[in-house]
Amino acid sequence: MLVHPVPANATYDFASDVRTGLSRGDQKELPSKYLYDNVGSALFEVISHLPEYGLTRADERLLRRHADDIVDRIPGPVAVTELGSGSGKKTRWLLEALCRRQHTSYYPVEISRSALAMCERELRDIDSISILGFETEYLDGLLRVAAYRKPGQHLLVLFLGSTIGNFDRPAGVQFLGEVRRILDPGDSLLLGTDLEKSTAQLLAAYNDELGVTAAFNLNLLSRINRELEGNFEVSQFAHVARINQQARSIEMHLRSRRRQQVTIPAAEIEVELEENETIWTESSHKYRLPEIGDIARHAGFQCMAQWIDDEWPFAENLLVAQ
Ligand code: AVI
Repeated sequence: MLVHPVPANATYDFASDVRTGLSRGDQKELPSKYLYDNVGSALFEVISHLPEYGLTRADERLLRRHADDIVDRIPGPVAVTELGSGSGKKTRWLLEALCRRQHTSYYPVEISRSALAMCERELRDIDSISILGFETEYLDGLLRVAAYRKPGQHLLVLFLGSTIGNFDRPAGVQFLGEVRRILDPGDSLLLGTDLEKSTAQLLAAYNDELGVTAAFNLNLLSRINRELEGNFEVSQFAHVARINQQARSIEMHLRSRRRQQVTIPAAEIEVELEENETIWTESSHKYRLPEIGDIARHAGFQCMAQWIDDEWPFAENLLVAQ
């Protein structure tokens, strides 16, 4: 697989986002996209196998069971791009179904180099596939993929795993609108969305008994130490999963176990944390089925079909650009 490299200013963006997020006087925060360096991506892969976290398996089950039905609804010829491919494992079923119909170009877009490499290893044995990875952010990758479009070729965008849930609701609609603007009418978007479930189920999923999600969250501090010369004492922070009823989301925070001061030279910042003060690192929004059609319409799509898992409330939604 050929890989288009990450833009040269990636470290600078990380430093400046860390400076902005940790300088806030009210709620300190760090963008969740930085959870996924090589260590974070590997930990997320482990999370997807945990008994408490059914989201990835539901996504995979739906794609495996309904791959032919999904592919039948997509006009050809079509090229496929996936925003945040991860290991690519769950995408195999769709790609195999498509490759039985036509030779398929698959363009995974990922900010994690190791996840892209894993994705290529996972999928390269499929007959009639060519893979070209883009190591960059979603919209930049999608723009580059759109430039590869051949005359008459449709585009199928995969945005699986409920990554949309990691945007707050207005930002999610805005993001889908930006995706729509890059697409042509008739192009498709397969959107995975985690549905509402009980508080107990959510708290267990985001605070598993083995502590893998805690390690995934705390790794963000270690990453700042590794890449920005920070001096976080990781053991002085605790992982917290917290329900936000109003936002219909579950949040991850890092709680400072004591009053402390942290220096991050490459971000040119000194941070003071009070005892029990938290750094907000992720929100994971949950959806009601009917609201997905509304979100789609606001972003310029029509929701043509939905597939719902029978074990873990999760939906695959096929949206068509209007
Ligand atoms: C990638 N994303 C959809 C996951 C989620 O469930 O929000 C990330 C995650 N965070 C904690 N566990 C998994």
